[in-house]
Amino acid sequence: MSEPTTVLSGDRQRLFLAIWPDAALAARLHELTRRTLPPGQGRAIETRNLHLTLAFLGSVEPTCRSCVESLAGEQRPPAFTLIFDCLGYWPRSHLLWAGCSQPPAMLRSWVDHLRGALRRCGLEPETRPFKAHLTLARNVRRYSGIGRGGRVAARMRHERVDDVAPVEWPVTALMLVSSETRPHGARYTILREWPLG
Ligand code: 2AM
Repeated sequence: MSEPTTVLSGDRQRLFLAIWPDAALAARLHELTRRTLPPGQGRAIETRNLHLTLAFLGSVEPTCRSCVESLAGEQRPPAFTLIFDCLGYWPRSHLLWAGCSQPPAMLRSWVDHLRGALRRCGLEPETRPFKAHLTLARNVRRYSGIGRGGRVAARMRHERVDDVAPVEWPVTALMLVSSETRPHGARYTILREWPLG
């Protein structure tokens, strides 16, 4: 018997634009999660599902998908490297994530461009400033930090950030991805890929 999936009306799909680590990097990040999660805490994201969302479309009709596809790849930055050097925890959403203490400035402008593409297609993208985070685990109810020089962010009640040994991620493509919610977690399918310049 096949697993039940989230039912979307008509041909709607839940979509997002993301970057995806290669298998070796995803395995390193997964191993970092395994070493970091307190015993019995949280649900580590499966290695093959690790990714970083740049812009979230939500549930959209095929015409909207086509519109985003025609605009999203218009301005692509040259390939670049992200350096993940911190682990963060958001107590409200119970997320453990990996992040970059010094993301390149072009990442912000790229995300602004993608959000602009969404707007031109009639969507209402996130308006909060982009915060690059790669979710490592969900449902983490308790986390007291790890790593060297752990520090408590200014907004302590909302975030905790610890330094970790830097992990380099060469970013070479943008992906359009669909998400289906299944009983045992999300199932992601890469629908389209644009290589970076
Ligand atoms: P998360 O890891 O912080 O939950 C698929 O759900 C991807 O889209 C995940 O990377 C998720 O980020 C992100 N996402 C889900 N809902 C979102 C929303 N409303 N706004 C922005 N990103 C969202």
